Amino acid sequence: MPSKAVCVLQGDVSGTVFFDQKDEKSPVVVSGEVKGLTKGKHGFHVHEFGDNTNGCTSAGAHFNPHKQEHGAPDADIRHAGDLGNIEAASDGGVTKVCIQDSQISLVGPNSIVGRTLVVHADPDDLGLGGHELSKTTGNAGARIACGVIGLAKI
Ligand SMILES: [Cu+2]
Ligand SMILES: [Zn+2]
Repeated sequence: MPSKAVCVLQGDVSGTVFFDQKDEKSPVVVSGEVKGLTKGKHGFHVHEFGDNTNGCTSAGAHFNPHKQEHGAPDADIRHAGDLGNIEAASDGGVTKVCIQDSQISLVGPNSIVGRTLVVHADPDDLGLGGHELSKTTGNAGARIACGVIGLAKI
């Protein structure tokens, strides 16, 4: 049973991101675009709560159902919500999002539906930066845009 979800990102930058999953054992394909980023890498995560009552802050920490440390998308030790970085080629343009991930799902205990997608001001150091925040947030700085991930029409 295929599933589809979508997130409209709002804040200092804007974007639309789609999530597609062929069936519950398949990776989730994350695609879309973000407009207005500054040149360079920006942390890109699913945070725990679909709560934006106090802006992106209310989304809580990274989605972490397995109580792991923060890490790279391709690392064994990571939060389920750790999707790494998206990278803008120049200031203010359109950045394409093109990610496949096997730790997030659109169904079951690792489902990201009803949670928040967040784009950060700074690069995610993937847990390797040696900063006190590296193992929790990747030291990715402010939350410059976010949106709740919701079910979409298939
Ligand atoms: Cu984040
Ligand atoms: Zn994380």
